[in-house]
Amino acid sequence: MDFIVLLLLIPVAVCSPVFLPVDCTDLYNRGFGQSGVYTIYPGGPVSPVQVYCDMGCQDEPDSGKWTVIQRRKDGTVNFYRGWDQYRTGFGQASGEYWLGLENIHLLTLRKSYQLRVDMEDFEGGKTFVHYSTFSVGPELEGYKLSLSGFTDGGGGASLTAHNGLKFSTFDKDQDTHAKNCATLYLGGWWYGECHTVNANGLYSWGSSTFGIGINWESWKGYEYSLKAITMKIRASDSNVSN
Ligand SMILES: [Ca+2]
Repeated sequence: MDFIVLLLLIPVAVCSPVFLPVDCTDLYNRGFGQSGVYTIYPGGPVSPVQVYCDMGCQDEPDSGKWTVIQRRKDGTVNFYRGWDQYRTGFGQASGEYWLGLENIHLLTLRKSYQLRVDMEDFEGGKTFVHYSTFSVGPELEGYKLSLSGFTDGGGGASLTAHNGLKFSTFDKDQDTHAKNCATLYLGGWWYGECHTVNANGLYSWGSSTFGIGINWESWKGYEYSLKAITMKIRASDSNVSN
Protein backbone atom coordinates (compact mmCIF):
# COMPACT_ATOMS: atom_id res chain seq x y z
CA MET A 1 0.00 0.00 0.00
CA ASP A 2 2.76 2.41 0.99
CA PHE A 3 4.57 1.55 -2.20
CA ILE A 4 1.56 2.58 -4.29
CA VAL A 5 1.24 5.89 -2.47
CA LEU A 6 4.89 6.63 -3.13
CA LEU A 7 4.50 5.88 -6.81
CA LEU A 8 1.63 8.35 -6.98
CA LEU A 9 3.52 11.08 -5.18
CA ILE A 10 6.79 11.00 -7.04
CA PRO A 11 5.50 12.19 -10.45
CA VAL A 12 3.68 15.09 -8.78
CA ALA A 13 6.87 16.25 -7.06
CA VAL A 14 8.80 16.10 -10.32
CA CYS A 15 6.18 17.80 -12.47
CA SER A 16 5.30 20.69 -10.11
CA PRO A 17 8.44 22.22 -8.64
CA VAL A 18 7.64 24.95 -6.15
CA PHE A 19 8.19 28.40 -7.64
CA LEU A 20 10.80 30.16 -5.48
CA PRO A 21 11.53 33.51 -7.11
CA VAL A 22 14.99 34.86 -6.40
CA ASP A 23 14.14 38.42 -7.38
CA CYS A 24 11.49 40.61 -9.00
CA THR A 25 12.66 39.69 -12.50
CA ASP A 26 11.70 36.07 -11.80
CA LEU A 27 8.27 37.25 -10.63
CA TYR A 28 7.79 39.50 -13.65
CA ASN A 29 8.70 36.68 -16.00
CA ARG A 30 6.07 34.49 -14.30
CA GLY A 31 3.40 37.05 -15.10
CA PHE A 32 3.43 39.19 -11.95
CA GLY A 33 3.36 42.58 -13.63
CA GLN A 34 2.01 44.76 -10.81
CA SER A 35 4.32 46.76 -8.57
CA GLY A 36 3.99 45.84 -4.91
CA VAL A 37 5.23 43.67 -2.05
CA TYR A 38 6.28 40.12 -2.91
CA THR A 39 8.21 37.32 -1.25
CA ILE A 40 11.55 36.31 -2.73
CA TYR A 41 14.06 33.61 -1.75
CA PRO A 42 17.61 34.87 -2.33
CA GLY A 43 18.90 32.45 0.31
CA GLY A 44 16.79 29.43 -0.65
CA PRO A 45 13.48 27.99 0.57
CA VAL A 46 14.09 28.39 4.32
CA SER A 47 14.68 32.14 4.23
CA PRO A 48 11.83 34.04 2.53
CA VAL A 49 12.23 37.82 2.34
CA GLN A 50 9.58 40.47 1.77
CA VAL A 51 10.55 42.94 -0.91
CA TYR A 52 9.03 45.74 -2.97
CA CYS A 53 9.05 45.09 -6.71
CA ASP A 54 8.96 48.06 -9.05
CA MET A 55 7.45 46.46 -12.14
CA GLY A 56 7.37 49.73 -14.10
CA CYS A 57 4.71 50.80 -16.60
CA GLN A 58 2.63 48.39 -18.64
CA ASP A 59 3.33 50.25 -21.88
CA GLU A 60 7.09 50.34 -21.28
CA PRO A 61 8.28 46.74 -21.01
CA ASP A 62 11.82 47.74 -20.05
CA SER A 63 10.87 50.08 -17.21
CA GLY A 64 10.29 47.46 -14.51
CA LYS A 65 11.55 44.22 -12.97
CA TRP A 66 13.40 46.17 -10.28
CA THR A 67 14.08 44.66 -6.86
CA VAL A 68 14.17 47.48 -4.29
CA ILE A 69 17.05 47.02 -1.84
CA GLN A 70 16.75 50.33 0.02
CA ARG A 71 14.05 52.96 0.32
CA ARG A 72 13.61 56.19 2.25
CA LYS A 73 10.54 58.35 1.77
CA ASP A 74 8.99 59.65 4.99
CA GLY A 75 11.31 59.14 7.94
CA THR A 76 9.12 56.51 9.60
CA VAL A 77 11.92 53.96 9.97
CA ASN A 78 15.08 54.52 12.00
CA PHE A 79 18.18 53.75 9.90
CA TYR A 80 20.74 54.34 12.65
CA ARG A 81 21.18 50.66 13.46
CA GLY A 82 23.88 48.16 14.26
CA TRP A 83 25.66 45.52 12.24
CA ASP A 84 23.22 42.65 12.81
CA GLN A 85 20.31 44.75 11.58
CA TYR A 86 22.15 45.93 8.48
CA ARG A 87 23.22 42.36 7.87
CA THR A 88 19.71 40.84 8.01
CA GLY A 89 17.58 43.84 6.98
CA PHE A 90 14.91 45.97 8.65
CA GLY A 91 11.81 48.09 8.02
CA GLN A 92 8.70 47.29 5.97
CA ALA A 93 8.71 46.33 2.30
CA SER A 94 5.59 48.48 1.84
CA GLY A 95 7.42 51.56 3.16
CA GLU A 96 10.95 52.34 4.23
CA TYR A 97 13.40 49.47 4.48
CA TRP A 98 16.83 47.97 4.02
CA LEU A 99 16.86 44.54 2.38
CA GLY A 100 19.92 43.36 4.28
CA LEU A 101 23.55 42.96 3.23
CA GLU A 102 23.42 39.18 3.26
CA ASN A 103 20.37 39.14 0.99
CA ILE A 104 21.94 41.68 -1.36
CA HIS A 105 25.16 39.68 -1.40
CA LEU A 106 23.31 36.42 -2.18
CA LEU A 107 21.34 38.09 -4.98
CA THR A 108 24.38 39.58 -6.66
CA LEU A 109 26.30 36.33 -6.25
CA ARG A 110 23.75 34.49 -8.38
CA LYS A 111 23.29 36.91 -11.25
CA SER A 112 24.81 40.04 -12.74
CA TYR A 113 22.88 43.11 -11.64
CA GLN A 114 22.57 46.74 -12.59
CA LEU A 115 21.74 49.47 -10.08
CA ARG A 116 19.46 52.43 -10.37
CA VAL A 117 19.07 55.07 -7.68
CA ASP A 118 16.04 57.38 -7.81
CA MET A 119 16.03 60.56 -5.76
CA GLU A 120 13.61 63.35 -4.87
CA ASP A 121 14.02 66.67 -3.12
CA PHE A 122 11.38 68.66 -1.22
CA GLU A 123 10.86 71.14 -4.07
CA GLY A 124 9.51 68.60 -6.55
CA GLY A 125 12.85 67.86 -8.17
CA LYS A 126 13.63 64.31 -9.22
CA THR A 127 16.73 62.68 -10.61
CA PHE A 128 18.51 59.35 -10.90
CA VAL A 129 21.79 57.64 -11.58
CA HIS A 130 22.51 54.24 -13.10
CA TYR A 131 25.37 51.74 -12.86
CA SER A 132 25.54 48.88 -15.34
CA THR A 133 27.09 46.54 -12.74
CA PHE A 134 26.50 46.34 -9.00
CA SER A 135 27.46 43.71 -6.46
CA VAL A 136 28.14 43.26 -2.76
CA GLY A 137 30.84 40.83 -1.64
CA PRO A 138 30.72 38.30 1.22
CA GLU A 139 30.57 39.20 4.91
CA LEU A 140 34.09 37.84 5.44
CA GLU A 141 35.36 40.60 3.15
CA GLY A 142 33.22 43.27 4.78
CA TYR A 143 30.31 43.28 2.30
CA LYS A 144 32.42 45.31 -0.09
CA LEU A 145 30.61 47.41 -2.71
CA SER A 146 31.43 46.96 -6.41
CA LEU A 147 30.12 49.35 -9.06
CA SER A 148 30.90 50.17 -12.67
CA GLY A 149 29.39 51.65 -15.81
CA PHE A 150 28.03 54.93 -14.50
CA THR A 151 25.31 56.77 -16.41
CA ASP A 152 24.21 60.14 -15.12
CA GLY A 153 20.51 60.84 -15.02
CA GLY A 154 21.29 64.15 -13.31
CA GLY A 155 22.32 63.12 -9.78
CA GLY A 156 26.03 63.01 -10.47
CA ALA A 157 28.71 60.46 -9.72
CA SER A 158 28.94 60.76 -5.91
CA LEU A 159 28.36 57.06 -5.36
CA THR A 160 31.36 56.09 -7.50
CA ALA A 161 33.67 57.25 -4.69
CA HIS A 162 32.23 54.46 -2.51
CA ASN A 163 33.24 51.74 -4.96
CA GLY A 164 35.44 49.10 -3.31
CA LEU A 165 34.65 50.15 0.28
CA LYS A 166 33.51 47.89 3.11
CA PHE A 167 30.28 48.42 5.01
CA SER A 168 30.35 50.04 8.45
CA THR A 169 27.92 50.55 11.30
CA PHE A 170 28.29 52.24 14.68
CA ASP A 171 29.25 48.89 16.19
CA LYS A 172 31.48 47.71 13.32
CA ASP A 173 34.00 50.21 12.01
CA GLN A 174 35.40 49.05 8.65
CA ASP A 175 35.90 52.53 7.18
CA THR A 176 39.23 54.13 6.33
CA HIS A 177 38.78 57.12 8.66
CA ALA A 178 40.60 57.41 12.00
CA LYS A 179 37.23 57.80 13.72
CA ASN A 180 33.97 55.89 13.20
CA CYS A 181 32.08 57.34 10.20
CA ALA A 182 28.80 55.63 11.10
CA THR A 183 28.84 57.39 14.47
CA LEU A 184 29.94 60.72 12.94
CA TYR A 185 27.31 60.69 10.16
CA LEU A 186 24.50 58.70 11.76
CA GLY A 187 24.05 55.91 9.27
CA GLY A 188 25.23 52.50 8.15
CA TRP A 189 27.04 52.61 4.82
CA TRP A 190 30.05 51.82 2.65
CA TYR A 191 31.97 54.60 4.36
CA GLY A 192 35.52 55.52 3.44
CA GLU A 193 36.86 58.77 4.74
CA CYS A 194 33.85 59.30 5.24
CA HIS A 195 31.26 59.84 2.44
CA THR A 196 29.91 61.60 -0.63
CA VAL A 197 26.62 59.67 -0.37
CA ASN A 198 24.86 59.01 2.94
CA ALA A 199 21.69 57.28 1.74
CA ASN A 200 21.08 55.68 5.15
CA GLY A 201 21.71 58.89 7.12
CA LEU A 202 19.29 60.72 9.36
CA TYR A 203 15.92 61.64 7.81
CA SER A 204 16.09 65.41 8.19
CA TRP A 205 13.27 66.99 6.09
CA GLY A 206 15.48 69.08 3.83
CA SER A 207 18.30 70.93 5.51
CA SER A 208 20.78 68.82 7.42
CA THR A 209 23.76 69.47 9.60
CA PHE A 210 26.85 68.86 7.47
CA GLY A 211 26.88 65.26 6.26
CA ILE A 212 24.44 63.64 8.68
CA GLY A 213 21.33 63.72 6.50
CA ILE A 214 20.35 61.72 3.44
CA ASN A 215 23.04 63.40 1.40
CA TRP A 216 23.97 63.01 -2.25
CA GLU A 217 26.85 65.42 -2.55
CA SER A 218 26.96 65.76 -6.36
CA TRP A 219 23.25 66.64 -6.54
CA LYS A 220 22.44 68.64 -3.41
CA GLY A 221 25.61 68.95 -1.36
CA TYR A 222 26.26 68.02 2.26
CA GLU A 223 23.67 70.29 3.84
CA TYR A 224 20.61 69.06 1.99
CA SER A 225 18.81 65.93 3.10
CA LEU A 226 16.71 64.31 0.37
CA LYS A 227 12.97 63.71 0.61
CA ALA A 228 13.18 60.27 -0.98
CA ILE A 229 15.78 57.86 -2.25
CA THR A 230 15.36 54.36 -3.65
CA MET A 231 18.12 51.92 -4.55
CA LYS A 232 16.94 49.15 -6.84
CA ILE A 233 18.64 46.37 -8.76
CA ARG A 234 17.73 44.38 -11.83
CA ALA A 235 19.27 41.34 -13.45
CA SER A 236 21.23 42.42 -16.50
CA ASP A 237 20.03 41.50 -19.97
CA SER A 238 22.86 39.02 -20.36
CA ASN A 239 21.33 36.80 -17.66
CA VAL A 240 19.22 33.92 -18.82
CA SER A 241 16.11 33.89 -16.67
CA ASN A 242 15.70 30.92 -14.30
CA1 LIG B 1 37.40 54.14 11.32
